[in-house]
Amino acid sequence: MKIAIVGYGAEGKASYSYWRDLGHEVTIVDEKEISPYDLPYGSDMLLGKNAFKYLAGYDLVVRSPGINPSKLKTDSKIWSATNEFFAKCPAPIIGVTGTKGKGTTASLIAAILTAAGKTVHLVGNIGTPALSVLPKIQPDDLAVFELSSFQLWDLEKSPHIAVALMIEADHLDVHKDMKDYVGAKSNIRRYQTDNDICIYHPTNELSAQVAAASTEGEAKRYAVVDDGAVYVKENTFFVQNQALCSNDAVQLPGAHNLENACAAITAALPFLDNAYDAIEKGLRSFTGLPHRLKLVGEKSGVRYYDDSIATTPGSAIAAISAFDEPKLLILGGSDKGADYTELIEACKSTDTHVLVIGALAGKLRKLCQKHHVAVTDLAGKTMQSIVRSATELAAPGSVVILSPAAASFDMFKNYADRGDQFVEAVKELV
Ligand code: UMA
Repeated sequence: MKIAIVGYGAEGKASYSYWRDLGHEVTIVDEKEISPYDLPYGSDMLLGKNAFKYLAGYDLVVRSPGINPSKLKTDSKIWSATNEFFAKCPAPIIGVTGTKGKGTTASLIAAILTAAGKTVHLVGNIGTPALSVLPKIQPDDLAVFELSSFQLWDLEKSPHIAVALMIEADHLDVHKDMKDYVGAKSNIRRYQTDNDICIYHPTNELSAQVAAASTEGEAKRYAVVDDGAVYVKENTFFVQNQALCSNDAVQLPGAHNLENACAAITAALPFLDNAYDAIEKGLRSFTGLPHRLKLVGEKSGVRYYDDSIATTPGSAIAAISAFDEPKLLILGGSDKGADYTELIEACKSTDTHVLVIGALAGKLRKLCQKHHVAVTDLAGKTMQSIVRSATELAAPGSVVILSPAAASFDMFKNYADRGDQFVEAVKELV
């Protein structure tokens, strides 16, 4: 077959190798100019801003997730790595979507199933292109697929188990509107059949809309007793009247992570054959994804949490709500025009001391002063000295949280670099 791989990022590279290894004639297509040194030797390519004008005459045009399907005008069949995986994967697939928490929940599912002795392949938006592992997957294995709306957009098959976590507005710079975003997410459920299961959020209306995309198979809400899924009662995970394990097994802070764990256990249960001890073992083994409210060190009774992924006020509110301890919040970065009033009010009501950093420092300091929130201005300081200042201010028993609620580009390469520098600075203390 003649195949165009459109977008040569992480997925495009895996797609190229996958179809080339199957012996097909593959062309790399990307709107960016890519150095020949970064392309496979002797490969066919179509590069540059007009590249998408030449997509006629292929058997398959394989879309990368970040490319809006409406950008691809062709007489060829438009396909994706996600569609190929769903069509060919010999093992059952557990798909996880939602706006926040899908990487964590997919990881918890994989951890529980691994603890139960299964061979599990955790793929997708989490960072492992699904086609890079497809050739290794055996029928007795299990695949856990973190699915973004970009991967679900044109999906033609749904997973055996679909988990739809909380959904809120996101990616509206790429999706036309919320209808388009929720419509894409709904494909996780749309093609489910009688034997499939959908697990959805107990109260989130958009998650319920996803669940309503099909009437086939079972659809149940997690974290509530009513629907027969896993819920928490008296600090214990239960399914119906059966106690499964203590919720202390969850190593991640915050009530939202207990909900994620309910979803994860519900998704894993059909594969556990009553081996419930795997639940506790699996939950305990997962200590969090990098930069997502992750405990990165403790010194003199002060714990340090890296939540560098938090680039919006809402995610910083979730971070401070996760702790009862006295809190110091490292806040700021480059300005995306967000409204910080609600976050600063949350700092006031939780008595959180705010350390403001980066380009937003002055604006955030003034807002803190206006709301009578304790604030320290660390504009122009390096991450190392920011962490030192936090340490000086923190009494034993407090938590220091990097949850900046802003973009990182004023001081760092990206959010991962910001988090890595925080982790490095904390390590120097301990
Ligand atoms: N490109 C174009 N035209 C476009 C858009 C992109 O030519 O209109 C080209 C770019 O020049 C680049 C390539 O396409 O060379 C990039 O492709 P991509 O944006 O699809 O990214 P990949 O590197 O293939 O990574 C993708 C996911 N990225 C996105 O969805 C934006 C990764 O999720 C995922 O881990 C990876 O596939 C493996 O499946 C990242 C992400 O940011 C982590 N996801 C979003 C999120 O989590 O919020 C959805």
